[in-house]
Amino acid sequence: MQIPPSHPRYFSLLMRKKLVEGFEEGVVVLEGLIAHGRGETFDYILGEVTRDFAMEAERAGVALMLLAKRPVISVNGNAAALAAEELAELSKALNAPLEVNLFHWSRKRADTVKKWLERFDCEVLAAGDAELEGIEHARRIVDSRGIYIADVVLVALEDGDRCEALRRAGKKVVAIDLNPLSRTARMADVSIVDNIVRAIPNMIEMAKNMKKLEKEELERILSNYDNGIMLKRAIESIRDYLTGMASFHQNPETSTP
Ligand code: PTJ
Repeated sequence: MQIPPSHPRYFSLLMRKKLVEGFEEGVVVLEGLIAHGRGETFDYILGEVTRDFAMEAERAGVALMLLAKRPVISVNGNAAALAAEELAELSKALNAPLEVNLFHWSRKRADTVKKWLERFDCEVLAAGDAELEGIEHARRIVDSRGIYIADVVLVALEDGDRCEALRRAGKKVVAIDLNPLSRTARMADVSIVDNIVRAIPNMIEMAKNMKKLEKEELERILSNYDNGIMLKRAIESIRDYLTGMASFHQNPETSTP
């Protein structure tokens, strides 16, 4: 079905379409469609825009990736379906390989996601020849040239267990997750409470500009960043948005949504 750009929910419907196409290609799992529903809900109550706290987190995340010795961008099925081309561009801008890392892992599916990403001319790791300790599900399966030896990992739509395992393995984690209450958001060093489809393009632009900065300047950006405060601001932003909507419904003539 062709979605008309004039539809008021055009971008939301487009995301759903991309996920369904990803599902049909074997990139996305059924569980991924459910996970997207949770993300949509949080995006809705954030106003479906990138808030100032998310921009600050994106900037800190880019600084951390640029300062890293071995940065890696971890990609699951949903991320690949929603933002393959953009992830490839970010990989080049940050000089960090993409690595396929799946919760619902199979050799066949990992290869399918790898091929899906490689259409955009980027380096994709997916050997699955090493394991992270302290984690029982399939996300422990990593590439010995990538996440296994990485010092900083960018993850999106992640589960809290893996984030915790990455931290325990001494890695820094930058997480993109629309849910500021999730374990991932609480465990990460930098939590970006934004939709992946907005966060990645923002981070590409930032990476291109920030590459020119001195190491000290990148370190300064990071030292001014406080993840706990960022999550507090995200939750307060949802509260304020909902309060504004409630006032609007109570009195549509005198307030704006
Ligand atoms: O492809 P696989 O096999 O690795 O499986 C991927 C899923 C997404 C099924 C798996 O990682 C999973 O079950 O994730 P969770 O635990 O449901 O967490 C997903 C998180 O991502 C939730 O907190 C959602 O709010 C959030 N989320 C969903 N869509 C988006 C999002 N965050 C940012 N942008 C989105 N578009």
